[in-house]
Amino acid sequence: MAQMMRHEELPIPIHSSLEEVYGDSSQLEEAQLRFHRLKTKFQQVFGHPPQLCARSPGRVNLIGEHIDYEGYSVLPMAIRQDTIVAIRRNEGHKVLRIANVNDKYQMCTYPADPNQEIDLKNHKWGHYFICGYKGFYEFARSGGINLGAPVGLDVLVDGTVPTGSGLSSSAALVCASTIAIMAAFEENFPKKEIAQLTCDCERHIGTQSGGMDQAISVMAKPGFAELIDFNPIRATDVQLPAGGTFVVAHSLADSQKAVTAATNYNNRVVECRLASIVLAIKLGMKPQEAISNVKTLSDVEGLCISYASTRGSSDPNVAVKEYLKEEPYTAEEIEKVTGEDLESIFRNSSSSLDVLKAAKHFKLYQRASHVYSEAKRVHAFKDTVSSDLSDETKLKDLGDLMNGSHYSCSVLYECSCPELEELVNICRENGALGARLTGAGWGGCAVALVKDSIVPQFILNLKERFYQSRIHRGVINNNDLGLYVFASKPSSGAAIFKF
Ligand code: NG1
Ligand code: MG
Repeated sequence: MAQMMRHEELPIPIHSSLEEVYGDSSQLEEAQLRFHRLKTKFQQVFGHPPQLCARSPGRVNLIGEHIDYEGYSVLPMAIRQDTIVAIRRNEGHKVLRIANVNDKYQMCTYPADPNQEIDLKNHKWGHYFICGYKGFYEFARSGGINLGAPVGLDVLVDGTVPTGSGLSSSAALVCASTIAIMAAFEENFPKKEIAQLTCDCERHIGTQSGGMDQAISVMAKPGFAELIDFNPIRATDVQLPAGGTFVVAHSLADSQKAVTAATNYNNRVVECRLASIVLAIKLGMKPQEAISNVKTLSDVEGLCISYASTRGSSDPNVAVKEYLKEEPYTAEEIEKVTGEDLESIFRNSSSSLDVLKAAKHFKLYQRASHVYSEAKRVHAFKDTVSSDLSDETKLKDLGDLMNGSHYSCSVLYECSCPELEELVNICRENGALGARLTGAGWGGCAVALVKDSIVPQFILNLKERFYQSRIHRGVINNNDLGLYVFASKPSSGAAIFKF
C-alpha cells in the first residue's frame, strides 16, 4: 500500500494562480492588486519582469514561548499577513539588488558572494535576504548541488507582516527570500529541510533563535495550528475547537530584537544554557562533560529521566527547586560550580560574549522554571484540543493555559513590558477567555482567545480602551487601526508562484 508522505516531506507547492493560496474572497482581490503592483514596480526598477515570486507568512504563537531554542515543542499558527519576494537572475552583473515596494526601505546592494559576512554593527533590512542567500548556498553545497559561479539577483520585496511586533516579519522575509532564491535556481527541497536551513541561516543576523517561526511559515496549512517539534523538525496539525477566535492586538511598543539582543533575547538563551550546565553538574555529571555536551534544558530533562531511579523523580521542575537558588547568580558563583570561566565556556559565540559583558547577574531558577512549565502547558494545550471535552470547556481550559503562559513570561522570564501588561489586562476585562504576549515579547503583540460571538464588540472595546488615547496622542493613525488589531484564522504556508 502506498504510504502517504507527511506534509513536511513535500516540496514547496508551485502555483500558477493566486486562488489556491489567497482564497476567493476580498483577500484575493487585495492579493491580485499586490502582485500587479509588485510586477509593475519590478519592471520599473530593474527594466525586466520578475522570473517568479515566493511568499511566506508571519505567525502568531498560541502557546510555547521562549522554549523552541531549548528543544521544546511550540504551538503557533500562520496569519494571513505575509512577505512576497519577486526575483530574477541577472547574469549581466555580480550584484544582489534588493528593493522594497515600501519607500521606507531603501534599496540595499550586496556583492553576489555567498561567503560574505553580514555586517552586524550596521543593521540593514536587506541583511535578512542575505541570511537566506547564504543559507541556500550552504545547504545546496552540503548536498553536492553545483550552482556554478554566483550570478546577480534582482529582488523586490512586499511585506504586510508588521515589523517589531512579535509576528515574525523577519522569518517571513528570510523564508520567502530563501524559497525565491531556491526557485530562481530551479531547485525545490522538502519543507522540513527548508525549515531547518532558514532557522540556521537567520542566526546570521545575530539572534540565537529557535526554529519555530521558520517552521510554521514554511509548513503551515490553512485551517490548522501546528504543534512543531524539533530535532528533527516535525509539524502535527492541530484543529482548534469551534466557537473561538484568536484576536491579535499590538501593544505599539516596538520589539527591536536584533538591536537589543545582548540584554534581552540572547541574554535569556545564555541564562538557559548556564542553568542547563549547572543542573547537569548538580545531577552528577562531570563539569567538563556538562560544558561540552549539555546544550539545552531539554537535554537536562533527559538526564533527569535517566537518573530517576536514584533521585526518586524524573520531573525537571523538582530538580530546579532542589538544585538552583532563587536569588540571581553572579558569574563567580556559577564559575565555582563549573570550574571554568564563563568567557571560556562561550568563547566560540561572539553574541554570547556580548551577553556576558552586558549582564550583571543570571536568574537561572526563574528561567528554567519558565521553560519547564511552559513546555508542559504546550502539551496540556494539545491534549485539551484532542480531548472529549465540549468545545466550550476546551476553550475555557485553553484560555486558562494562555493566562498561565503569560504569567510565566511576565514574572519568571521577564519578557513583557508595561504596554503589554496593560493590553493583556484590557483583553481579559473585556471577555477574553485568555490573553498573553506572543513572540519574543519586550513589546509587540498580545494574542487573546475570544468567543466568536463577541469578537466585533471585543475589538471595539480594545479600540476604545487601549488605542483611542494613542490615536489622540498621534502614536498611530485612526485609518491604520486594522493593522494593529485583527481577528486571525489559521492561514496557509509558503508557496512559489510562476505565472
Ligand atoms: P519573534 O517574536 O518573531 O522575534 C522569537 C524567535 C522564536 C522564539 C520566540 C519566542 C526569531 C526569528 N524568532 O520570535 O524562535 O524563540 O522569539 O518564543 O528569533
Ligand atoms: Mg523575528
